[in-house]
Amino acid sequence: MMKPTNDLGFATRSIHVGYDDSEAKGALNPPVYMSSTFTFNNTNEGGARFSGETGGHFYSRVSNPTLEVLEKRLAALEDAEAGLCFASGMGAITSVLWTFLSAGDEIITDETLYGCTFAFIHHGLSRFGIKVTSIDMSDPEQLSAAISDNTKIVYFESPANPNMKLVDIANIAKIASKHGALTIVDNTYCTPYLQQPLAIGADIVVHSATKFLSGHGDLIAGLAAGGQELMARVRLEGLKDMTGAVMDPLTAHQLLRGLKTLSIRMDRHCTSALEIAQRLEMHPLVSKVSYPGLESFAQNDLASSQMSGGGGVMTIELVGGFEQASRFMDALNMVKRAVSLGDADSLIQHPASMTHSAYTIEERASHGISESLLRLSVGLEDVPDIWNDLQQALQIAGQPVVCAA
Ligand code: 4LM
Repeated sequence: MMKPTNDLGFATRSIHVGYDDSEAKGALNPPVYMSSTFTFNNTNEGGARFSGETGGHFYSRVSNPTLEVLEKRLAALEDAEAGLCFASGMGAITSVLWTFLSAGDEIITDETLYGCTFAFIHHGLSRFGIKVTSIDMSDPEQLSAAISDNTKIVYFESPANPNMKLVDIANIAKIASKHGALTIVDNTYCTPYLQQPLAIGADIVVHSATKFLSGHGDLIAGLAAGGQELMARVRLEGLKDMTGAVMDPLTAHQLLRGLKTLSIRMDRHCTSALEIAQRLEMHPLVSKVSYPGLESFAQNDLASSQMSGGGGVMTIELVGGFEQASRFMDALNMVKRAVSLGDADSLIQHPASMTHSAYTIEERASHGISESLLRLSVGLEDVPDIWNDLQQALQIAGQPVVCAA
C-alpha cells in the first residue's frame, strides 16, 4: 500500500502518483487511451457527464484517462489541488489567460517574457480591449504603484527568459492578492523540483513541458496547475472552448516517462551548469555570465531562498559583443545551435534574433534584453566534453578577424 501523496518524496511522486496498475491489468505504465470519444451506457448517463453532475470522460478535448494520470502527477509535484494538460506551453498560457481576462480588465506582466508570450500578451490580448502594463517585477514597489482593483492578473517568469532576472514570488503574490488579482507564474526554467510557486502564494503555475519536464527534445507540450476551481474553469472555458489546445495521449505517455527521471536530470543540469558558469566567468573573453547559482549573480540571495538549485540555463556575453558572440556560436561542434532548452543535449541560441525576435529592437532595449546576449542550456553530457567544446569555440572567436584583401 502506497503512503498518502504528501508523505512521499519528490522522485517517488514523479514516478508513481496518479496511477493504480491494478486498474490496468498490472501494466507498469498507464495505458495510452488513443480515443477521441467515450461511450455512455444510456442517454441519462451521457447527460450527467456533460453537465458535470457525475464524473467520467466523454470527449478527449475535455479529458482523457492518460492525461488524467499526468494531471494528477503534476499536481502532486507542484503542491496543487489540480493539474491540466495542453498541446504546448503557449497553449497553456493562452488557455489560462483567455479564461480569466475580459475586455476592460488589466494584466500586469514583468517586462521580460519569452518572446511568444510577450507577443501574445502585448500584440494579441491588447487588441481585445485588455489593458497590458509591463513593469520591472523584480522591484515589488513598481507593482504596488501600478496595481488597481481593475488588475485581474499579475504574470511573470522567474527566472525570466532570456535574461535570468528573478522575481520575489511570495512578495509579489501578497501584493496581487490584496487587490484580488491572480498571480500566475511560468515555472518552466525551474520545474517544481527547484521551485514551487504555489506553496509561496502564487495561484497558478504554467509550464512549457517541452523543456525540462519532458527533457529529451522530442515533444511539444504544456501544463498548468493550481486550485481545483481555477483549473476546472480553465478546462471548461479556456481549453475546451477558446483554444482547443489539447495534448494528445501519446505525448502524455512520453511526458510521464520524462517525469520519472526529472529529479536526477535536474540535479545533473544544476551541477554541470554551475561548473560551466564558474569556468566561463573566469575566461578572459567572457564579460558577463548570468546564472542564479553563481555568487556573482545579482539576485543571489533571492535565488538561494526561492530556488533549491540554479537550474540548467545561463546567459553569456562576450567582450567583443555580438560579432564575437556569433563567431563563438558558429564554432561550436557538440553544443547545438538551436532554440528550446532543458534537453539532454546542450543547446545555444541568440535570443535577439531568435526566441525574442517578436520584440522590436526598441522593445528589447526597454525590456532588458541585450542584443549581444547568448543563452546556453547545459545538457546532460559530461562536463569536460561540454567545456572542451566551449573552450575551443572561445579560442576561435578570440582570434583576430582576417579581412579579405
Ligand atoms: C525557447 N521557449 O525559449 P512551447 N514559457 C517559456 C518558454 O521558454 C517557452 C514557452 C513558454 C522556447 C521555445 C522555442 C518560459 C518556450 C512556450 O514552445 O509552446 O511549448 O512553450 O527557446
